[in-house]
Amino acid sequence: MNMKFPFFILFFFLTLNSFGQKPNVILIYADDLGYGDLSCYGAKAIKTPNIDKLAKLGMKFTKGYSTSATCTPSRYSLLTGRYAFRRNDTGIAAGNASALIKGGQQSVASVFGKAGYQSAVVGKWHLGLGGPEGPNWNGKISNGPLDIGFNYAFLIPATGDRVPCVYVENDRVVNLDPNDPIQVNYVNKIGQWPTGKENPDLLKMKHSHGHDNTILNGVGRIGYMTGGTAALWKDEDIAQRITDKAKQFITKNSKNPFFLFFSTHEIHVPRVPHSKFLGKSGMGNRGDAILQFDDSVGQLMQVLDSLQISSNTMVILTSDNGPVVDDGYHDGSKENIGKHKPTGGLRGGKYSAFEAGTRVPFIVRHTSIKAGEVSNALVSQVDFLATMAAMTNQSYEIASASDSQNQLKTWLGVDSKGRSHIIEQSGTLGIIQGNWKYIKPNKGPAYNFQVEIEYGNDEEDQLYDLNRDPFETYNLAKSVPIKLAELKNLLQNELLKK
Ligand code: NG6
Ligand code: CA
Repeated sequence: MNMKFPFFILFFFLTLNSFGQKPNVILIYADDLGYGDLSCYGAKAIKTPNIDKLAKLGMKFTKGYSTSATCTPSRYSLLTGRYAFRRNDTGIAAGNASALIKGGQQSVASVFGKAGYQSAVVGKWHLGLGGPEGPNWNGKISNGPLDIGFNYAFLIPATGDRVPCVYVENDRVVNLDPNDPIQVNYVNKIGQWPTGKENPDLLKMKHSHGHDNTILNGVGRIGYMTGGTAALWKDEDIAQRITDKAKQFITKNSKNPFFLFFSTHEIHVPRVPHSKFLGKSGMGNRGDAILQFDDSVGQLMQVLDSLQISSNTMVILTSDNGPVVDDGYHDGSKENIGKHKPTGGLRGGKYSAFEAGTRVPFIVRHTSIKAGEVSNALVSQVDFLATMAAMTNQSYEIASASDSQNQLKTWLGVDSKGRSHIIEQSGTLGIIQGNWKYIKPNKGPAYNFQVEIEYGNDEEDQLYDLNRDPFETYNLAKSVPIKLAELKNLLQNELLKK
């Protein structure tokens, strides 16, 4: 019997029934959450009941990937549908970087906009803001989310550890006193505020590496700032602040289709959890931040339930890159990790070319998905744009989103095929096709961060059979030359694409 036929029919009815009404979409994007950090992905030392419930009601992918082992390039690919490595300027963006996605460029939000959705981004941005001169913190900030299709934005402009430590709502810094303008400098100290380097006695959390510039809220940051005192955030309150903003957006738009990019700060450094969660995991601040994240997810799901829109809301949960335990602060996470394995046992971590760099939790919940499904299909965040375009019946400009594939059937569990191959960006590039993975040679250290993570860099070709050797311990480059040549070629062809 031809199995394709019934699947096709099923898919037809699923889309007809479930998407008769345009489904809302919430993309929950965690920061630095590892493959093994959730109880639904096997963690034993920590419980994430709200996220587990998403997995229980939807589809859990075992081979879901961010496009990069760091934040900025992953977010760029997610929103544009194009691999960030195709341009040369998508490393970790500085806190005063200009916008990587310029105003007027296509993004997933502009695609949703064409379909009549209201779109919001709430939380971490880290894609730069403003024109070539960077963001104007004291006025109207150009080239932000509102200029690429979002209708509402409430942002942590870069990361929690980068200045300026202020929120941006739509295109302005929140609560800025014009008589106390913000000044930012990423090279030299500016103003009189103490720094971690000069006044370590003033720190409530010590840095282990970097993070010794301006001290704000007792935490040393990357970069120097002064001014904007009334606008400074309090790290302890960030999670609830952005969760509240997300809840308000959902409530306001409960009667029309919406897309919410909930880009949480959890569990990135500095991890300064609210007292409600502090010490609750027994695993240090990192574990507490995971609990805080799970709580935010629970709150969002509760709002959907109370507005009775859960069944018409697709929820996707994933992470921008893999895990790191000490990412530059002494926050008790290393000492208290116990038996917990943030990578779920995969090799590497954040920044790494090995699997833990980019293989991340990836959950899709929608009423059309059979509850509790698990898929081993290869899926990537770069497909978000084309997949959402397909779901909302929109055409889009293919040239600027050329890496994005419509994987709706896979994401909904109608098809188990997934992508034929994916590319992973780190200090180098890797490519996975089926069970084979190739890592391109790269000289020298990929990054200079003193993290206890193997970057996966090597001057020689690396080839791994992820089925037989999921932990990437046996380099088969020399023993399976045919596969090596095949994957090298495949990557080379991808690199030649415009
Ligand atoms: C690094 C920071 C790290 C983190 C990372 C970006 C140091 C020593 N390390 O420069 O703490 O902020 O950048 O992380 O400063 S990401 O998830 O946003 O890519
Ligand atoms: Ca990250």
